[in-house]
Amino acid sequence: MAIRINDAFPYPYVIPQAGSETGGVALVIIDMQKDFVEPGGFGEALGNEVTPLQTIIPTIKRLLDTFRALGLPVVHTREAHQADLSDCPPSKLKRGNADLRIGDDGPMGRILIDGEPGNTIIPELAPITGELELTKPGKGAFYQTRLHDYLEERGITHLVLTGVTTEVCVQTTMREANDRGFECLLVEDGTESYFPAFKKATLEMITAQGGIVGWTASAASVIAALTSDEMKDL
Ligand code: TIU
Repeated sequence: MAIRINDAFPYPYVIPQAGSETGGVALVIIDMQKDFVEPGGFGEALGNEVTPLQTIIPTIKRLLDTFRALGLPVVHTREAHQADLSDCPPSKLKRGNADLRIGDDGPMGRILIDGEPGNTIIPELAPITGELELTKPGKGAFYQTRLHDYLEERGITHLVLTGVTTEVCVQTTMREANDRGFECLLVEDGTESYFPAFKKATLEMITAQGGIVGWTASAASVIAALTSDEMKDL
């Protein structure tokens, strides 16, 4: 039986039963890697104060625990480049005026390079067996990854999005997903930005015009809906 998040914004978000004609739902956790949420990584190299991003960790963990308990799919992404930087366009490498750039040696290893200590997902949210951990060279999680195929193969049509940063990798991913036909909900307290005003603006622009890109809701609303009696049949 489908269930509804009645207090989603701008109107109720309906999550279909897994395996039904309209598919199922997955949790997508964007770039909760040390590079962005701990000092010494890419986020700090760009001039940001990173600790505000840590406030969402317990909230995402509650969502993660709920999806795991229900046996629902979870996708983790990391913004990462290959060691030889062959997947990093020169425009991305050169952008800005940071002292530490992508590929440079930083306090947590080479900045934004796959396999380096700073590029790992924070331990609180570390993937477990059966969950997809994707590296992505861009801001969006669909660009040069197998995410679309992975979701299609599993009949997933609805995405619950979390992670960092709201207006960069999360919003880009949500827009990519929306264009590919996925019904997307961004968890209000499961995403964060270095710029509070940008987070607020992102939530507003996504849901404006009747949900032009999708929905938002609190983690508590998502968890309550997922653990309602109807979903126990999943
Ligand atoms: N700088 C910034 O806000 N974000 C990124 O560079 N990547 C992600 O959002 N993951």
